[in-house]
Amino acid sequence: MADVAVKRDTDSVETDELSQRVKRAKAGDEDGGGEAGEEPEAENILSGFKTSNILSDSAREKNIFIHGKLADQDAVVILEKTPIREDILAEVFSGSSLKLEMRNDIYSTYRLQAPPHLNEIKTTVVCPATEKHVKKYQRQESFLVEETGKDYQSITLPYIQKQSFSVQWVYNILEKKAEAERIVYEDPDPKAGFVLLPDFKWDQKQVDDLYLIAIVHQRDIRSLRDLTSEHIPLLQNIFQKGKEAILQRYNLPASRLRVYLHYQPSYYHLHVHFTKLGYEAPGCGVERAHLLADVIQNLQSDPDYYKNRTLYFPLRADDGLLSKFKEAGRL
Ligand code: M7G
Repeated sequence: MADVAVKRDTDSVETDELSQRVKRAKAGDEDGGGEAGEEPEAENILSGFKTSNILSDSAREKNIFIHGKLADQDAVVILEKTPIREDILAEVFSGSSLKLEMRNDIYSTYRLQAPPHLNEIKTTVVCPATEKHVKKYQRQESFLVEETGKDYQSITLPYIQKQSFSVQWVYNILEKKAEAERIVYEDPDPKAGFVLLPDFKWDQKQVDDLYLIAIVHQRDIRSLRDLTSEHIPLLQNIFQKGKEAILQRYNLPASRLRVYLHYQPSYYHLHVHFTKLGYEAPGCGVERAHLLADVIQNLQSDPDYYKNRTLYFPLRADDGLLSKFKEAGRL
């Protein structure tokens, strides 16, 4: 796997490891190799992709979510232009061709064609995609739901027991059947242990949009709702060791991180999100993200805090769980 070319943070001190990694990445560039050149080329499974419809797109975020068919199977493909990194600028300026669009007084605009290896599109493929995946990526109105502890037992829990996404990908990570080489840190303890690795939304090319997830080894904790004071040591362990590992690997101190859980999550196997403070990661808003520090304190003051509390979260218009809340007269 290619090394991570972590962008330098001007106000932080470089660790030895970080500077070595940046040097290695630069050496690759000087060879004319660069990161793209070091990675094995995958067969282009997308050459036969047939687009059915666009689920959503954003000119501002420079991404597009496409529903279509890959060899007769339903698939979702996500294309996303990646940020322009400082360390590629010299090559962009010297190695590109430039076409003038317009010139006016001191102003001019161009179309710059960068060399292919500096012009990558981050691509995510979900195949076969279920109907639920298609819905997840479709742009839709959301509605805020108020869920009491009782609502959870009578409406949400029965629904998620029948309807949630498979967590096979999570088990593959825990069992080292997938992404093993991407693991940043692991505490193997079956009770308090977890695996920390880059979220697949992060291309790991710059720390500006750093995004890692810590997945717990315990398999019976679905979400925030299942947490009690019994889990405080587990949560403290993830918080402490996760922060230390990120400082070591990416030179980012805890004061630059947003560490939180989603409620509702998409995948009901407990995991914690670590993102860079200031990066507006999808789902980091107050209606879905619960800071891990707050979760620990709430459990310290009341062991059953999350069993009983009313929790608020948004559900998309065509989410089956929203229909269940409507049927129960809760919306
Ligand atoms: P969530 O709160 O359950 O759902 O978080 P969300 O996707 O609605 O935020 C699950 C997190 O796991 C998300 O941040 C996903 O981007 C990430 N994720 C999902 N999958 C299927 C994978 C995967 O296969 N590998 C990795 N590394 N991350 C994933």
